[in-house]
Amino acid sequence: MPLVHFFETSFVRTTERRILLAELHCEGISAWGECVAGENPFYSEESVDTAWYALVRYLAPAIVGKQFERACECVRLFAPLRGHRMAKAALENALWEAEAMERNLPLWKLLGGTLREIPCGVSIGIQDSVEQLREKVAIELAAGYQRIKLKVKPGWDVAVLEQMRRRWPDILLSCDANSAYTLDDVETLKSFDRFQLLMIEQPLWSDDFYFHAQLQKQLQTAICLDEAIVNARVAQAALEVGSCRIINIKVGRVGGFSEAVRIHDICRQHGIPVWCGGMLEAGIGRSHNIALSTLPNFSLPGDVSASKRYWAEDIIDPPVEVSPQGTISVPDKAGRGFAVKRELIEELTTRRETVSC
Ligand code: OSB
Ligand code: MG
Repeated sequence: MPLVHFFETSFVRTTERRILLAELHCEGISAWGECVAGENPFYSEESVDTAWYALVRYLAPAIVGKQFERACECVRLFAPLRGHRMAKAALENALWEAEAMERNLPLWKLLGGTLREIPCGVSIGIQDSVEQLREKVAIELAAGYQRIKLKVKPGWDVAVLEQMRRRWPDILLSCDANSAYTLDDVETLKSFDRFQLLMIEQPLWSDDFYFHAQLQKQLQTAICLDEAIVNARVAQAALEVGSCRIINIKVGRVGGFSEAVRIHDICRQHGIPVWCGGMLEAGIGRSHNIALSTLPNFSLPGDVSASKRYWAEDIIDPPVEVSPQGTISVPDKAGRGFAVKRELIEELTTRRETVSC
C-alpha cells in the first residue's frame, strides 16, 4: 500500500508498506491480526519476511487445532521461539479478537479498557525542508491533534525545534530520535531542554536502558523509551534505574496484548504515564491500537491518528477518524469494531499461505 506521503525517521524513508496480515478461523469466527514489522529490519531485528517465516514455520503450527479458554494461553505456546515479537503479536492479537467476538464484547473491554474517547497526537517525519515541516505541523494543528511529535536526528534537530517553537510557543511538542544519538551528544541533547518538550523519545541505542538512566539524570526533559522496552521485565528494570519518565507502548514491539497490558500495569504502579505508539499501521493494527489506548494509564496523547493521514483507502470500514478536538471515539461493537474490507485485501494480496491441521 503506497503511503499518501513518505515517512522518514532517523533510520529510513518509507514510501510504501508491505503489510502482513494474519486471519484466524476459529469455530465460525474470523479474526485478524496485523504484523507491524517493517519492510526491512531497521527499527528492530524483525522484518515482514522474518515474521512470515516465524508465523508459517512455528507460530501458526503451535496453535492450529488447539483449544483455548483465553487468548493469552497462546503466549506459553509461542515461548520456545526467541524474539519474533511482532510475528507473535499478529497471532495473539487475532486470538484476542476471536475471544472478544465469542464473548460478544468489544475488544477494548476485554483488555480492561475504560476510556471512551482517546486523545490523539501525530508523528511527523523528517521533511525535505523546514518550510515543508512547518506546513505539515500547521495542517495537523488545524485538524485538532493534541500533540505534535517531530522526528529528529543529528543535523535535523536544534535548528528545526528552534523554528517550530518560535512559530508555536505553547503547543504540546515532543521529539523522537529513534536511537540516532550517543553519549557524545549529551550537550546537544541538553540543549533541547530550552524547547520545553513533553519528552524526547529513545535518544540513545535501541537496546539500551542503562545509559539512558545516566542521560536522564542530566536532562530536565523527560525521556520516553520506545525501542528498548521489549517486555515487562525490561520496563520494570528501566523504571527501577530511572531510564525514563514516560513509556511508549507498541503492542507489536512487546509481543502482543498480554505483555502490553502487563507493561501498562507496571507503569501505573510506578506513577509513569504511557501512550500508544504507532508503526504506520493499516486499519487492523490501527483499530487494535485504539482498543489498547482505552486502558486507564494511557494518559498522554498517542501516535494513533486518522487512516487518511497514511492511506488513500484503508482496509477497514469505516476508516479511523479523528474529531476536531483531536480524539477518536471508541466503537461499541463486539470485537475490533471496524469491519474488514475483504475484497480490497484480496485485491492487494500478493502472497498467501494457509496453515491448517
Ligand atoms: O518510533 O514511533 C516510532 C513509525 C515507524 C517506526 C517507528 C516509529 C514510527 C512513528 C510513526 O513514529 C507513528 C505512526 O504510526 O503514526
Ligand atoms: Mg518511537
